[in-house]
Amino acid sequence: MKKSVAASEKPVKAKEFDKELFKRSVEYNVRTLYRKNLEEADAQQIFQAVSYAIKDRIVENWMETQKAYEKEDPKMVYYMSMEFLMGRALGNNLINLKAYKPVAEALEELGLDLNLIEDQEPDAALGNGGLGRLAACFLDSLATLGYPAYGCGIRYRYGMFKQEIRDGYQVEVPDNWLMNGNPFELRRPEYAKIVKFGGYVSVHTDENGRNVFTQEGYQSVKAVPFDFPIVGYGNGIVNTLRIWDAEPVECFQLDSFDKGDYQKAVEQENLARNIVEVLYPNDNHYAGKELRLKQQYFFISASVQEAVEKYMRKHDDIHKFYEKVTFQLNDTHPTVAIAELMRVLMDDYYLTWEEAWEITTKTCAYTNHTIMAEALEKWPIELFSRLLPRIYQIVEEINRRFILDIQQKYSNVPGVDVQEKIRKMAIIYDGQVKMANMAIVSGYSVNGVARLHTEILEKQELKDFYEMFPERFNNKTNGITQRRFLLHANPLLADWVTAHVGDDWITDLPQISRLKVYADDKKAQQEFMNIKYQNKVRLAKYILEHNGIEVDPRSIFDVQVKRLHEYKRQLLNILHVMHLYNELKEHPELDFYPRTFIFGAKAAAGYRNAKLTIKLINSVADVVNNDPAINGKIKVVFIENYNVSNAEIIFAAADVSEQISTASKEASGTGNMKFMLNGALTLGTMDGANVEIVEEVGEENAFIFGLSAQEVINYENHGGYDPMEIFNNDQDVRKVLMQLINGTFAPGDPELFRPLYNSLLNTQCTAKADTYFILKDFKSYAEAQKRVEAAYRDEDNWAKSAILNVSCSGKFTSDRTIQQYVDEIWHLDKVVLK
Ligand code: C3B
Repeated sequence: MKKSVAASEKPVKAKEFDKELFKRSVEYNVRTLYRKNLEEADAQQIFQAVSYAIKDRIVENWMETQKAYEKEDPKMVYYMSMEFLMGRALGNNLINLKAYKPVAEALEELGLDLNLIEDQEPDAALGNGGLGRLAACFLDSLATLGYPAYGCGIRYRYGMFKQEIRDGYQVEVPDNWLMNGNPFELRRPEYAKIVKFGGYVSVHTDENGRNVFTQEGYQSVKAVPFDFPIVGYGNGIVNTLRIWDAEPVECFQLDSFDKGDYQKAVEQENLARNIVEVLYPNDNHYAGKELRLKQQYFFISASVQEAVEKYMRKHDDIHKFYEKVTFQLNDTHPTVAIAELMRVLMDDYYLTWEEAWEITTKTCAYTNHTIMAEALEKWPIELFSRLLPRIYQIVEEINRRFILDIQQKYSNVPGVDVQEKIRKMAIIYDGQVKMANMAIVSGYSVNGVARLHTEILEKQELKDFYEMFPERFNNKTNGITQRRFLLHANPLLADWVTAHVGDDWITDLPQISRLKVYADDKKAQQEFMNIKYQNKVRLAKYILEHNGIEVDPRSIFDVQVKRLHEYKRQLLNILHVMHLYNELKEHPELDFYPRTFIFGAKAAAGYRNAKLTIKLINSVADVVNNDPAINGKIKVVFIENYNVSNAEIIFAAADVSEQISTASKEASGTGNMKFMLNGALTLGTMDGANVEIVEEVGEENAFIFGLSAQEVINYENHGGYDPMEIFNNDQDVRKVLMQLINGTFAPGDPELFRPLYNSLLNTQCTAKADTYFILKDFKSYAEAQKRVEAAYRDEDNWAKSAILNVSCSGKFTSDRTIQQYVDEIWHLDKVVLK
């Protein structure tokens, strides 16, 4: 221990990048890894060799950082998340090491192209969408700001599926991202943990008269961590993303044979094999599968055990655990951490319930990411108690005590129906364990992810909880890392910004507001539009290579990329494209500014309407793109396999950012921020963080339409919306809807899109129709689109608005979000390396 303190006192040298040394190490790596020289190695081998050379540099900083943490013993945040959508590591690591340009040059001297090498790396797609990518941005900001942090998650063997489009349909292909090995990760078997499932709990009284609970007859799995370095920007800090792999405890334990329990040994082996096999590909929707609950408990139990053990290695009083550790629960998925921490404190450290509860409630904080009812996790008691018998006991006790609190607080309050309160707030009710309720009751903070979202939580969705615990509620508007989404994704614009206002924006994004003075400058406007054009050429090339579609970079690039979900309303977008197509066909003389509608979206594998919407987009594309009558004025492109790496190319090339969710449904959105940072104008509803984006940039530099969140909520609560009325009165709407069922876009199968038609019109009066108010917002959307077109014709003014979008994006850095989490929730201290 002394030794490590002394070592961390050595100042970290601001190492100059040594090109020759780097080149030699790449050559050396190719030789030792593959017994080849550079000329013989293939692209993947070179990627590996380069990555190992970079990892060598990272490891030094990593050790220094961990030594400094060891010495200074700062409070740590454990960001617990089922998802980390990291994307590629090599380019980002080079950016954050400030070594991107010198490495590119060194490689060029070896006859190698860094861009092509980067393309060899598979995305680490351990996440679905917004929630997982937010976690990745947060890790980047934590390291850059110098805050001690661990990401805790699962090392899925298969991440988010690869999407192929065949005959216009989405086909899911397994993502074998570890196939060639992962050069940046480090296996840490010395930190392995045992996680127990099933069996039963026996109780006996020990010599001190205390009840001792023991789980027996269980199956167990060994959790083995893999560590990923998270490199801070230019500060020498390297934090850790720790993701857990599962292994059988011991293959076919001898004592199992002795007891004749061969079956159990086989089961343990299978459990280990299955548990981390694959990420559930649902976004904003929970599937309620047993294996998913196993995944949750698996990584949580391992992470909580490790956090407690790590703390106890340096401290002797477990009662002060929360002074050094805080757990941020990324949505309800890791909520079982609450009961697991209680279990460890009571069963392993012999604390009383009250002692354990005080520590737990001061340690755990919860982020809510959605109000979509189908995303709120509820587990059947039968499943939960069978899989996690001891944990279930603890949840029951938390619930019992909480219900007593409700009764105590409200029994004598006139006009309050206590049973109703219990019905809404109990953790266990109606045969189910409600994870959000547990997270709110058992933690010290509950936050939403944009101002509007937090307001809706407080006033609507979580109203009763807000009334009971107002001090726990707070807002943390999401953010994104400008290092990946501008500096790496859009080098042309990044250099241009730096040339005008210096490079402080890289770690202090609000500095980018100094660009405002150039918004009216004709030269700056031209330069900006020229950069946008070049980025559009880059995307056009990607589209030609990947989709075989030719698009005109002079057309307006109108982009909607995000997960496919009915509330995100890709259907509204494509229906409007159909409408424009109709207009052009009817009025060929129409003065129409050419537009390229770009979509990218994965649909959950079992989500019928979402998958059908993908087919519709592709079918419309087939017809529109090949109709000579419209002279190429509209192009529709569906980009296959939208992911973090192609997103970087897409954001940089966008003119229009489609953020058209039904108001109140998109908790925040983060793609909206990436577009803004890259100078696209928002076409959106007043939903999620759009509200704050418009507040920053001004409504005149965006295109806002549609129902407000309050209007949507009013319709939902009181009725009064009939889509049929719109269908009957609006001929444009009627026409596109009829085209869904008359074979215009599915000549061989006119019935193909009937489920989408039915979802909009309640023809059978059975199900609710147009739940997401697509028809209601159609007209106002079409008008907003007209405003987009008119605005784009005035190129100078468009450039001005685009530059203003870039310069007003300062608020939306995840550095700001993390600083707010630190100041208002976590209370961490910065660690500065000398
Ligand atoms: C998403 C929300 O849908 C987005 O509005 C939000 O910006 C991000 O989280 C990040 O906060 N979300 C998600 O991707 N998956 C969920 N299960 C719930 C919310």
